[in-house]
Amino acid sequence: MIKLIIGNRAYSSWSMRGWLAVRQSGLEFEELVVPLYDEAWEQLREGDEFAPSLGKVPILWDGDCVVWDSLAIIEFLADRVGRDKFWPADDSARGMARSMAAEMHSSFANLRRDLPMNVRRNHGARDLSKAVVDEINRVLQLWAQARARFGGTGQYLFGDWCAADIMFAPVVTRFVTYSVPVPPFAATYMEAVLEHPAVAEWIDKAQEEPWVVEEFETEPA
Ligand SMILES: N[C@@H](CCC(=O)N[C@@H](CS)C(=O)NCC(=O)O)C(=O)O
Repeated sequence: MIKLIIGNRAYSSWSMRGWLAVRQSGLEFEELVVPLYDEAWEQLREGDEFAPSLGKVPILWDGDCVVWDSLAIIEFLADRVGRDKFWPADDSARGMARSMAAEMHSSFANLRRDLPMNVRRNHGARDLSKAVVDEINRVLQLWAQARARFGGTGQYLFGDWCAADIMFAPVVTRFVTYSVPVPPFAATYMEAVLEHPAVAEWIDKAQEEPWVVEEFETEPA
């Protein structure tokens, strides 16, 4: 059976993506939650299961096969269960969905640093640097284009739930946590993402976690 190693649900955005991907695959899996930065984390990072990823989560094990990195996990699972579960069928839509997922994966460093994920908190609105505002606007531009071109009558970026939504789900939770003002179309999309059963389950389970990492709890300046 597949095994997925993830960090705390409250804070680990890349783990959330990996976990949503495994849920989307429909495959049976067991999960191991390793609380970030505590003793168990340090010990496990020295173990063989963590070695291929240089100690980062998520990590997926399928027998002897190891896949680390959220986007690689999505592609590995798409190969296993069929591309259509993860990506739009239409070539143009799929090209855009893949580009958006890749851009999420490689970019938005300011947003990720200044607005760390914490699905248990709801901070008020605050001053954001120009770099963060620019990245938020880029996210909104991408969402608007995907919805306008390919959203159709569906609720998500490309109509049906796909890997692009999985990659942006932790951005949705950040926008909520930091009360980022968004236009109505984005608010509607965000609501749909938060109501997706797998996203809702992730957030629900995060509320029950006992671990607290102070650096993710303090409100950003
Ligand atoms: N690009 C990787 C990023 C993985 C990553 O940075 N994960 C964080 C948790 S969200 C981590 O393991 N941080 C621990 C560390 O950097 O020591 C992915 O997509 O999976």
